[in-house]
Amino acid sequence: STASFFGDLSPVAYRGPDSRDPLSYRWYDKDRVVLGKRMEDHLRLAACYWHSFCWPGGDPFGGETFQRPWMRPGQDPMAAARAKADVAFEMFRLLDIPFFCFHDLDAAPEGATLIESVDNLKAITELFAAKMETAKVRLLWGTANLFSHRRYMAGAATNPDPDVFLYACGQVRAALEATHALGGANYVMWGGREGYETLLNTDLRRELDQMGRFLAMVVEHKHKIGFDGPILIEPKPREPTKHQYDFDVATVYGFLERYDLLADVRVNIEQNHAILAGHSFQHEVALALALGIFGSLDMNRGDPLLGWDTDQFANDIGELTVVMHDILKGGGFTTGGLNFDAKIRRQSLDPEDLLHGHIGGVDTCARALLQAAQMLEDGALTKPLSERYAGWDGAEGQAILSGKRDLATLAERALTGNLNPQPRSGRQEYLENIVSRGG
Ligand code: XYL
Repeated sequence: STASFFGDLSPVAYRGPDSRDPLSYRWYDKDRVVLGKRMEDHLRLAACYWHSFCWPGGDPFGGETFQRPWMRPGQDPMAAARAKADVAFEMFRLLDIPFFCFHDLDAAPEGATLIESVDNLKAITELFAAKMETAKVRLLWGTANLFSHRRYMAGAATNPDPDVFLYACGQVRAALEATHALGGANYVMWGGREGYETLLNTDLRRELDQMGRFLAMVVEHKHKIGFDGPILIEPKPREPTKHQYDFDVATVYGFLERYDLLADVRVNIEQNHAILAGHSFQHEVALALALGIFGSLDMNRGDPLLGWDTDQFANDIGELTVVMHDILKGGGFTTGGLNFDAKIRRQSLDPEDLLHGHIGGVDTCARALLQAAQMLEDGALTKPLSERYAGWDGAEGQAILSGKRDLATLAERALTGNLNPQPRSGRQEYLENIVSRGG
Protein backbone atom coordinates (compact mmCIF):
# COMPACT_ATOMS: atom_id res chain seq x y z
CA SER A 1 0.00 0.00 0.00
CA THR A 2 1.08 3.63 -0.39
CA ALA A 3 1.20 4.08 3.39
CA SER A 4 4.26 1.84 3.49
CA PHE A 5 5.84 3.41 0.40
CA PHE A 6 9.04 4.26 2.29
CA GLY A 7 9.00 1.07 4.35
CA ASP A 8 9.76 1.11 8.03
CA LEU A 9 12.14 4.06 8.41
CA SER A 10 12.77 6.41 11.31
CA PRO A 11 12.89 10.14 10.59
CA VAL A 12 16.20 11.40 9.29
CA ALA A 13 18.08 12.91 12.23
CA TYR A 14 21.19 15.03 12.69
CA ARG A 15 24.17 12.81 13.51
CA GLY A 16 27.10 15.14 12.91
CA PRO A 17 29.80 15.43 10.21
CA ASP A 18 31.33 12.04 11.00
CA SER A 19 28.12 10.08 10.56
CA ARG A 20 28.33 7.12 8.18
CA ASP A 21 24.57 6.60 8.14
CA PRO A 22 23.43 7.64 4.63
CA LEU A 23 19.96 8.42 5.97
CA SER A 24 21.20 11.01 8.47
CA TYR A 25 22.03 14.70 8.37
CA ARG A 26 25.68 15.62 8.80
CA TRP A 27 25.28 19.40 8.80
CA TYR A 28 21.58 20.16 9.15
CA ASP A 29 21.22 20.58 12.90
CA LYS A 30 17.92 22.44 12.92
CA ASP A 31 18.09 23.83 16.48
CA ARG A 32 21.70 25.00 16.25
CA VAL A 33 21.78 28.76 16.62
CA VAL A 34 23.64 30.55 13.85
CA LEU A 35 23.99 34.33 14.06
CA GLY A 36 21.21 34.46 16.63
CA LYS A 37 18.69 32.34 14.72
CA ARG A 38 17.91 28.62 14.58
CA MET A 39 19.22 26.91 11.47
CA GLU A 40 15.72 25.76 10.55
CA ASP A 41 14.48 29.36 10.67
CA HIS A 42 17.38 30.59 8.54
CA LEU A 43 16.98 28.07 5.75
CA ARG A 44 13.19 27.60 5.67
CA LEU A 45 13.65 24.43 3.59
CA ALA A 46 10.80 23.19 1.45
CA ALA A 47 10.10 20.02 -0.51
CA CYS A 48 8.26 20.41 -3.81
CA TYR A 49 5.28 18.28 -4.69
CA TRP A 50 5.69 18.09 -8.46
CA HIS A 51 9.14 16.61 -8.99
CA SER A 52 8.94 14.08 -6.16
CA PHE A 53 5.36 12.88 -6.52
CA CYS A 54 4.02 13.85 -9.95
CA TRP A 55 6.87 13.49 -12.41
CA PRO A 56 6.80 9.90 -13.72
CA GLY A 57 10.45 9.78 -14.85
CA GLY A 58 9.87 10.45 -18.55
CA ASP A 59 12.21 12.21 -20.96
CA PRO A 60 11.80 13.23 -24.63
CA PHE A 61 12.86 9.73 -25.70
CA GLY A 62 10.99 7.52 -23.31
CA GLY A 63 8.09 7.30 -20.96
CA GLU A 64 7.71 6.83 -17.28
CA THR A 65 10.22 4.85 -15.28
CA PHE A 66 8.93 5.34 -11.73
CA GLN A 67 5.48 3.72 -11.94
CA ARG A 68 4.49 4.83 -8.45
CA PRO A 69 1.38 3.17 -7.01
CA TRP A 70 -0.68 6.39 -7.33
CA MET A 71 0.31 6.73 -11.00
CA ARG A 72 -1.16 3.38 -12.09
CA PRO A 73 -3.63 3.81 -14.94
CA GLY A 74 -7.33 3.18 -14.40
CA GLN A 75 -7.56 4.53 -10.83
CA ASP A 76 -10.08 7.05 -9.65
CA PRO A 77 -8.06 10.31 -9.97
CA MET A 78 -9.21 11.70 -6.61
CA ALA A 79 -8.37 8.43 -4.83
CA ALA A 80 -4.93 8.56 -6.46
CA ALA A 81 -4.50 12.20 -5.35
CA ARG A 82 -5.30 11.22 -1.76
CA ALA A 83 -2.85 8.30 -1.87
CA LYS A 84 -0.20 10.63 -3.29
CA ALA A 85 -0.84 13.11 -0.46
CA ASP A 86 -0.31 10.36 2.12
CA VAL A 87 3.10 9.56 0.67
CA ALA A 88 4.05 13.23 0.33
CA PHE A 89 3.24 13.99 3.97
CA GLU A 90 5.09 10.84 5.00
CA MET A 91 8.19 12.12 3.18
CA PHE A 92 7.88 15.58 4.80
CA ARG A 93 7.75 13.82 8.19
CA LEU A 94 10.68 11.50 7.47
CA LEU A 95 12.85 14.40 6.30
CA ASP A 96 11.65 16.68 9.10
CA ILE A 97 11.35 19.39 6.48
CA PRO A 98 9.43 22.48 7.66
CA PHE A 99 7.77 23.56 4.39
CA PHE A 100 6.38 22.31 1.08
CA CYS A 101 5.24 23.89 -2.21
CA PHE A 102 2.70 22.76 -4.82
CA HIS A 103 0.89 23.61 -8.06
CA ASP A 104 -2.91 23.21 -8.12
CA LEU A 105 -2.61 20.33 -10.59
CA ASP A 106 0.11 18.53 -8.64
CA ALA A 107 -2.23 18.20 -5.72
CA ALA A 108 -5.62 17.69 -7.39
CA PRO A 109 -6.47 16.27 -10.82
CA GLU A 110 -7.78 18.41 -13.64
CA GLY A 111 -11.53 17.81 -14.01
CA ALA A 112 -13.65 17.68 -17.16
CA THR A 113 -14.59 21.33 -16.59
CA LEU A 114 -13.04 24.28 -14.75
CA ILE A 115 -15.73 23.99 -12.07
CA GLU A 116 -14.75 20.36 -11.50
CA SER A 117 -11.04 21.25 -11.32
CA VAL A 118 -11.73 23.98 -8.76
CA ASP A 119 -13.86 21.56 -6.71
CA ASN A 120 -11.10 18.94 -6.81
CA LEU A 121 -8.60 21.49 -5.56
CA LYS A 122 -10.96 22.50 -2.75
CA ALA A 123 -11.31 18.90 -1.63
CA ILE A 124 -7.55 18.32 -1.61
CA THR A 125 -6.95 21.66 0.13
CA GLU A 126 -9.24 20.40 2.91
CA LEU A 127 -7.27 17.16 3.06
CA PHE A 128 -3.98 19.13 3.28
CA ALA A 129 -5.45 21.36 6.00
CA ALA A 130 -6.49 18.30 8.02
CA LYS A 131 -3.03 16.74 7.63
CA MET A 132 -1.34 20.03 8.57
CA GLU A 133 -3.20 20.11 11.87
CA THR A 134 -1.01 17.31 13.16
CA ALA A 135 1.98 17.50 10.78
CA LYS A 136 4.74 20.01 11.42
CA VAL A 137 5.04 21.01 7.77
CA ARG A 138 3.77 24.41 6.58
CA LEU A 139 3.20 25.86 3.13
CA LEU A 140 6.01 28.01 1.70
CA TRP A 141 4.10 28.76 -1.47
CA GLY A 142 1.36 27.64 -3.81
CA THR A 143 1.06 28.22 -7.55
CA ALA A 144 -1.09 27.34 -10.57
CA ASN A 145 -0.04 25.20 -13.50
CA LEU A 146 -0.86 27.38 -16.52
CA PHE A 147 1.44 25.56 -18.92
CA SER A 148 0.70 21.82 -19.23
CA HIS A 149 -2.76 21.74 -20.84
CA ARG A 150 -2.99 22.34 -24.59
CA ARG A 151 -5.35 25.30 -24.03
CA TYR A 152 -2.26 27.17 -22.77
CA MET A 153 0.02 26.27 -25.67
CA ALA A 154 0.11 29.94 -26.79
CA GLY A 155 0.35 31.28 -23.25
CA ALA A 156 -2.05 31.96 -20.39
CA ALA A 157 -2.12 35.72 -19.68
CA THR A 158 -0.34 36.39 -22.99
CA ASN A 159 -2.68 34.24 -25.09
CA PRO A 160 -4.16 35.86 -28.22
CA ASP A 161 -7.56 34.47 -27.12
CA PRO A 162 -9.07 36.41 -24.17
CA ASP A 163 -11.07 33.32 -23.11
CA VAL A 164 -7.79 31.61 -22.23
CA PHE A 165 -6.91 34.65 -20.09
CA LEU A 166 -10.28 34.23 -18.29
CA TYR A 167 -9.66 30.52 -17.77
CA ALA A 168 -6.30 31.35 -16.22
CA CYS A 169 -8.07 33.83 -13.91
CA GLY A 170 -10.33 30.98 -12.78
CA GLN A 171 -7.36 28.77 -12.00
CA VAL A 172 -5.22 31.44 -10.32
CA ARG A 173 -8.03 32.70 -8.10
CA ALA A 174 -8.61 29.15 -6.86
CA ALA A 175 -4.89 28.45 -6.34
CA LEU A 176 -4.29 31.78 -4.55
CA GLU A 177 -7.28 31.19 -2.28
CA ALA A 178 -6.10 27.62 -1.56
CA THR A 179 -2.65 28.98 -0.70
CA HIS A 180 -4.26 31.54 1.60
CA ALA A 181 -6.49 28.92 3.25
CA LEU A 182 -3.42 26.79 4.01
CA GLY A 183 -1.51 29.72 5.52
CA GLY A 184 0.97 29.92 2.62
CA ALA A 185 3.79 32.42 3.06
CA ASN A 186 4.04 33.42 -0.64
CA TYR A 187 2.29 32.87 -3.96
CA VAL A 188 4.47 32.06 -6.99
CA MET A 189 3.91 32.79 -10.67
CA TRP A 190 6.23 31.13 -13.12
CA GLY A 191 5.37 32.19 -16.69
CA GLY A 192 5.82 28.76 -18.23
CA ARG A 193 4.32 29.65 -21.60
CA GLU A 194 4.34 33.44 -21.32
CA GLY A 195 6.71 33.93 -24.21
CA TYR A 196 6.86 33.00 -27.87
CA GLU A 197 8.09 30.52 -30.44
CA THR A 198 8.26 33.08 -33.30
CA LEU A 199 7.81 36.83 -33.52
CA LEU A 200 6.05 36.26 -36.86
CA ASN A 201 2.83 35.46 -34.99
CA THR A 202 3.45 37.49 -31.83
CA ASP A 203 2.42 41.02 -30.89
CA LEU A 204 4.96 41.80 -28.17
CA ARG A 205 3.36 45.03 -27.05
CA ARG A 206 -0.06 43.43 -26.52
CA GLU A 207 1.33 40.37 -24.77
CA LEU A 208 3.36 42.42 -22.29
CA ASP A 209 0.33 44.61 -21.53
CA GLN A 210 -1.82 41.50 -21.00
CA MET A 211 0.77 40.03 -18.66
CA GLY A 212 1.05 43.31 -16.76
CA ARG A 213 -2.71 43.53 -16.30
CA PHE A 214 -2.96 39.89 -15.24
CA LEU A 215 -0.31 40.34 -12.57
CA ALA A 216 -1.96 43.57 -11.36
CA MET A 217 -5.28 41.71 -10.98
CA VAL A 218 -3.59 38.96 -8.96
CA VAL A 219 -2.09 41.62 -6.68
CA GLU A 220 -5.51 43.32 -6.32
CA HIS A 221 -7.11 40.00 -5.41
CA LYS A 222 -4.39 39.17 -2.89
CA HIS A 223 -5.22 42.41 -1.07
CA LYS A 224 -8.95 41.77 -1.37
CA ILE A 225 -8.74 38.40 0.39
CA GLY A 226 -6.17 39.60 2.92
CA PHE A 227 -3.27 37.43 1.76
CA ASP A 228 -0.22 38.98 3.41
CA GLY A 229 2.55 37.21 1.53
CA PRO A 230 4.19 38.60 -1.58
CA ILE A 231 3.57 37.46 -5.13
CA LEU A 232 6.80 36.00 -6.48
CA ILE A 233 7.71 35.96 -10.17
CA GLU A 234 10.07 33.16 -11.14
CA PRO A 235 12.42 34.22 -13.94
CA LYS A 236 13.47 31.76 -16.64
CA PRO A 237 14.88 32.65 -20.07
CA ARG A 238 13.54 29.76 -22.15
CA GLU A 239 11.97 26.31 -21.95
CA PRO A 240 9.22 25.57 -22.72
CA THR A 241 9.04 28.63 -25.02
CA LYS A 242 11.97 29.83 -27.10
CA HIS A 243 11.91 33.21 -25.40
CA GLN A 244 10.19 33.79 -22.05
CA TYR A 245 9.22 37.29 -21.02
CA ASP A 246 10.39 36.81 -17.41
CA PHE A 247 13.89 36.22 -18.77
CA ASP A 248 15.98 37.00 -15.68
CA VAL A 249 15.96 39.20 -12.57
CA ALA A 250 16.90 42.37 -14.46
CA THR A 251 14.13 41.85 -17.01
CA VAL A 252 11.53 41.16 -14.32
CA TYR A 253 12.60 44.30 -12.46
CA GLY A 254 12.04 46.40 -15.58
CA PHE A 255 8.65 44.78 -16.11
CA LEU A 256 7.55 45.41 -12.52
CA GLU A 257 8.65 49.02 -12.75
CA ARG A 258 6.82 49.58 -16.03
CA TYR A 259 3.55 48.13 -14.68
CA ASP A 260 3.98 49.71 -11.24
CA LEU A 261 4.06 46.41 -9.33
CA LEU A 262 7.26 46.77 -7.33
CA ALA A 263 5.44 47.19 -4.02
CA ASP A 264 3.82 43.75 -4.04
CA VAL A 265 5.94 41.52 -6.24
CA ARG A 266 9.38 39.99 -5.71
CA VAL A 267 11.32 37.18 -7.34
CA ASN A 268 11.76 33.48 -6.77
CA ILE A 269 15.20 32.69 -8.20
CA GLU A 270 16.20 29.25 -9.41
CA GLN A 271 19.82 28.13 -9.86
CA ASN A 272 19.14 26.22 -13.06
CA HIS A 273 17.20 29.15 -14.57
CA ALA A 274 20.05 31.51 -13.69
CA ILE A 275 22.60 29.47 -15.61
CA LEU A 276 20.19 28.99 -18.54
CA ALA A 277 20.05 32.80 -18.71
CA GLY A 278 23.85 32.93 -18.95
CA HIS A 279 24.29 34.21 -15.40
CA SER A 280 25.58 32.65 -12.22
CA PHE A 281 23.20 31.85 -9.35
CA GLN A 282 25.07 34.38 -7.25
CA HIS A 283 24.55 37.07 -9.89
CA GLU A 284 20.79 36.64 -9.87
CA VAL A 285 20.57 36.60 -6.06
CA ALA A 286 22.93 39.55 -5.62
CA LEU A 287 21.06 41.59 -8.22
CA ALA A 288 17.64 40.87 -6.66
CA LEU A 289 19.01 41.90 -3.26
CA ALA A 290 20.53 45.06 -4.75
CA LEU A 291 17.25 45.98 -6.45
CA GLY A 292 15.15 45.20 -3.36
CA ILE A 293 13.08 42.42 -4.97
CA PHE A 294 14.66 39.32 -3.42
CA GLY A 295 11.96 36.88 -2.30
CA SER A 296 12.73 33.17 -2.32
CA LEU A 297 14.91 30.50 -3.93
CA ASP A 298 14.23 27.41 -5.99
CA MET A 299 17.22 25.44 -4.86
CA ASN A 300 18.56 23.03 -7.44
CA ARG A 301 21.39 22.73 -9.91
CA GLY A 302 21.64 22.50 -13.68
CA ASP A 303 24.26 20.54 -15.53
CA PRO A 304 26.76 22.90 -17.17
CA LEU A 305 27.17 20.44 -20.05
CA LEU A 306 23.43 20.28 -20.82
CA GLY A 307 21.49 23.20 -22.21
CA TRP A 308 18.24 22.42 -20.48
CA ASP A 309 16.57 22.53 -17.08
CA THR A 310 17.80 19.33 -15.43
CA ASP A 311 16.62 20.35 -11.94
CA GLN A 312 19.11 18.24 -9.97
CA PHE A 313 19.60 18.46 -6.23
CA ALA A 314 22.12 21.14 -5.24
CA ASN A 315 25.55 19.84 -4.21
CA ASP A 316 28.00 22.64 -4.94
CA ILE A 317 29.11 23.92 -1.56
CA GLY A 318 31.24 26.75 -2.98
CA GLU A 319 28.40 28.13 -5.07
CA LEU A 320 25.92 27.98 -2.20
CA THR A 321 28.32 29.49 0.31
CA VAL A 322 28.60 32.74 -1.62
CA VAL A 323 24.84 32.79 -2.23
CA MET A 324 24.11 32.21 1.48
CA HIS A 325 26.65 34.90 2.35
CA ASP A 326 24.82 37.42 0.16
CA ILE A 327 21.47 36.43 1.67
CA LEU A 328 22.75 36.73 5.26
CA LYS A 329 24.35 40.06 4.42
CA GLY A 330 21.00 41.18 3.04
CA GLY A 331 19.25 40.29 6.31
CA GLY A 332 18.17 36.71 5.53
CA PHE A 333 14.85 35.35 4.32
CA THR A 334 11.61 37.02 5.40
CA THR A 335 8.69 35.21 3.75
CA GLY A 336 10.91 33.23 1.38
CA GLY A 337 12.89 30.05 1.84
CA LEU A 338 14.80 27.33 0.02
CA ASN A 339 12.52 25.15 -2.06
CA PHE A 340 14.04 21.99 -3.52
CA ASP A 341 12.70 22.39 -7.05
CA ALA A 342 14.73 19.29 -7.82
CA LYS A 343 14.14 15.80 -9.07
CA ILE A 344 16.00 12.56 -8.75
CA ARG A 345 17.25 11.03 -12.01
CA ARG A 346 14.93 8.73 -13.93
CA GLN A 347 17.06 5.67 -13.06
CA SER A 348 16.72 6.44 -9.35
CA LEU A 349 13.75 4.18 -8.88
CA ASP A 350 13.79 3.43 -5.18
CA PRO A 351 11.72 5.37 -2.63
CA GLU A 352 14.95 5.84 -0.67
CA ASP A 353 16.46 7.73 -3.63
CA LEU A 354 13.95 10.52 -2.91
CA LEU A 355 15.35 10.74 0.62
CA HIS A 356 19.00 10.66 -0.51
CA GLY A 357 18.34 13.51 -2.97
CA HIS A 358 16.80 15.70 -0.29
CA ILE A 359 19.34 14.79 2.39
CA GLY A 360 22.20 15.86 0.11
CA GLY A 361 20.47 19.12 -0.76
CA VAL A 362 19.60 19.87 2.87
CA ASP A 363 23.14 19.19 4.09
CA THR A 364 24.71 21.28 1.33
CA CYS A 365 22.51 24.23 2.25
CA ALA A 366 23.22 23.79 5.97
CA ARG A 367 26.96 23.57 5.47
CA ALA A 368 26.88 26.60 3.18
CA LEU A 369 24.99 28.52 5.87
CA LEU A 370 27.61 27.67 8.50
CA GLN A 371 30.49 28.70 6.23
CA ALA A 372 28.72 31.87 5.15
CA ALA A 373 27.95 32.82 8.75
CA GLN A 374 31.59 32.32 9.67
CA MET A 375 32.73 34.48 6.78
CA LEU A 376 30.25 37.17 7.70
CA GLU A 377 31.24 37.16 11.36
CA ASP A 378 34.90 37.50 10.43
CA GLY A 379 34.13 40.16 7.83
CA ALA A 380 36.29 38.03 5.53
CA LEU A 381 34.58 39.34 2.41
CA THR A 382 32.68 42.36 3.72
CA LYS A 383 35.74 44.18 5.08
CA PRO A 384 37.75 44.06 1.82
CA LEU A 385 34.57 45.09 -0.02
CA SER A 386 33.91 48.17 2.09
CA GLU A 387 37.58 49.13 1.97
CA ARG A 388 37.42 48.93 -1.80
CA TYR A 389 34.61 51.50 -1.95
CA ALA A 390 35.64 53.58 1.09
CA GLY A 391 36.45 56.56 -1.10
CA TRP A 392 32.75 57.01 -1.77
CA ASP A 393 31.80 57.13 1.92
CA GLY A 394 33.39 60.51 2.58
CA ALA A 395 31.49 63.80 2.45
CA GLU A 396 32.55 64.55 -1.11
CA GLY A 397 31.60 61.11 -2.43
CA GLN A 398 28.16 61.46 -0.84
CA ALA A 399 27.72 64.99 -2.20
CA ILE A 400 28.35 63.66 -5.71
CA LEU A 401 25.87 60.81 -5.31
CA SER A 402 23.14 62.96 -3.84
CA GLY A 403 23.23 65.30 -6.82
CA LYS A 404 25.00 68.25 -5.14
CA ARG A 405 27.74 68.42 -7.79
CA ASP A 406 27.46 68.81 -11.56
CA LEU A 407 29.61 67.51 -14.39
CA ALA A 408 31.41 70.81 -15.03
CA THR A 409 32.36 71.29 -11.35
CA LEU A 410 33.86 67.82 -11.15
CA ALA A 411 35.57 68.13 -14.51
CA GLU A 412 37.20 71.39 -13.38
CA ARG A 413 38.30 69.78 -10.14
CA ALA A 414 39.97 66.94 -12.03
CA LEU A 415 41.82 69.44 -14.24
CA THR A 416 42.90 71.94 -11.59
CA GLY A 417 43.79 69.21 -9.08
CA ASN A 418 45.91 67.56 -11.77
CA LEU A 419 44.38 64.20 -10.73
CA ASN A 420 46.30 61.05 -11.55
CA PRO A 421 44.38 58.15 -9.88
CA GLN A 422 46.47 55.02 -9.26
CA PRO A 423 44.85 51.59 -9.91
CA ARG A 424 44.67 49.15 -6.98
CA SER A 425 44.51 45.36 -6.99
CA GLY A 426 41.08 43.72 -7.13
CA ARG A 427 42.56 40.83 -5.07
CA GLN A 428 40.35 38.21 -6.75
CA GLU A 429 42.55 35.20 -5.92
CA TYR A 430 42.86 36.26 -2.27
CA LEU A 431 39.03 36.47 -2.08
CA GLU A 432 38.48 33.18 -3.91
CA ASN A 433 40.74 31.41 -1.45
CA ILE A 434 38.59 32.63 1.45
CA VAL A 435 35.56 31.01 -0.15
CA SER A 436 37.29 27.75 -1.08
CA ARG A 437 38.70 27.21 2.37
CA GLY A 438 35.16 27.61 3.72
CA GLY A 439 35.39 30.85 5.68
C1 XYL B 1 9.86 25.05 -13.95
C2 XYL B 1 9.68 25.89 -12.73
C3 XYL B 1 8.41 25.55 -11.96
C4 XYL B 1 8.11 26.62 -10.96
C5 XYL B 1 6.71 26.63 -10.48
O1 XYL B 1 11.05 25.32 -14.60
O2 XYL B 1 10.80 25.78 -11.90
O3 XYL B 1 8.53 24.31 -11.38
O4 XYL B 1 8.97 26.55 -9.86
O5 XYL B 1 5.82 26.71 -11.51
